[in-house]
Amino acid sequence: MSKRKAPQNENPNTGIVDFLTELANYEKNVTRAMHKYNAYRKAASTVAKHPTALKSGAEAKKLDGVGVQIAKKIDEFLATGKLQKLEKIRGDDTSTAINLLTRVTGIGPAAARKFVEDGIMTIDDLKKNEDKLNHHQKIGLRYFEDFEKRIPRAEMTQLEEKIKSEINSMDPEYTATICGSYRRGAASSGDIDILLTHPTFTEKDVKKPELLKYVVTQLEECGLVTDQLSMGDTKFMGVCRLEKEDDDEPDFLFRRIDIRLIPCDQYHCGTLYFTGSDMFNKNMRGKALEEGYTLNEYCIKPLGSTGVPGEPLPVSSEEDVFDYIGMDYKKPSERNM
Ligand code: 8DG
Ligand code: CA
Ligand code: CA
Repeated sequence: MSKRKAPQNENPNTGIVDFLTELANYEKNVTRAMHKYNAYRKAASTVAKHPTALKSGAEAKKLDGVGVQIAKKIDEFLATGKLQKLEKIRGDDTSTAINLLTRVTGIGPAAARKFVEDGIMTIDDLKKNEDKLNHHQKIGLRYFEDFEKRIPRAEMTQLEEKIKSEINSMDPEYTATICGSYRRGAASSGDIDILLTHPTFTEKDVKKPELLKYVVTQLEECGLVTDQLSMGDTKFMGVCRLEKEDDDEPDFLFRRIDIRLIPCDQYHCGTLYFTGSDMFNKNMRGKALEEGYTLNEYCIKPLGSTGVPGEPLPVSSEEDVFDYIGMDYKKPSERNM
């Protein structure tokens, strides 16, 4: 999951969306109250979709996911232009430091708190304490500035071409899809989310880690992948960078790349899940449950009358999943919620 915020699109309620997002991040990183994190994010996502400027908390409360507490905060924000709670959080050194450190890939809320308890409060402090960082965190720190920058779509397209042609030159039987915000048509992306499959790898087969390792090795040999953060049987996390075409051009930035190897019979549920958005997935899973199905990144299963999931249903396209749960098909570009 990329650590950057979604790009801010034109929106009459940007101020509200921003403070809700800031509160969400605080609950995730500092208090670790995930239900509050989800509540703020849900509210932020509905407010972001609202076409007109909200005039009161009462008006906002009519929207899905906005309750009494959030409505009160919206009233306070509309009346004063700020929020007491946020002012306090921003003034608190521990919270500020934890929020900052979690922006480094490999540093989660628990690790961040531990660093802060040891007096490590800033990026500079991390640099002075490299010995306390694991491999992933060291790389995250090395490329901190680059990883904070979003990847323009034009560069994503170049990355896609390069990656697909390298994979195809090894074995044309591989299928690779760049999912995430790129597949949804976003103007910029936080990272590169690749899903990979091969016809010789199905759910019933034993894992075939070499299928992933071959690809990573090839991408390293062609100079695209520069660092590994972690390498598992089915998931690679790393760093990549495009080569500039001539010496007068500035270097490309280092980018975060994830590659997941998925059995071919689970590929469509995989692309559906990893295309997101996150909020779209949540809604779709909710709709699936209402219709008596359980849906995850691997498969869709019917829930019997007892609520016990049955065998996975056959899926030969993303459309199939929408069909099972009686939802109109949404193209990736229509899944931006
Ligand atoms: P971005 O990188 O441009 O900021 O946005 P993104 O591509 O939509 O987000 P991402 O964080 O890279 O995650 C990629 C997709 O993975 C996301 O669109 C939907 C799916 N996903 C969830 N929940 C989670 C989660 O908790 N972790 C991860 N890694 N992916 C998730 O729906
Ligand atoms: Ca990602
Ligand atoms: Ca992404």
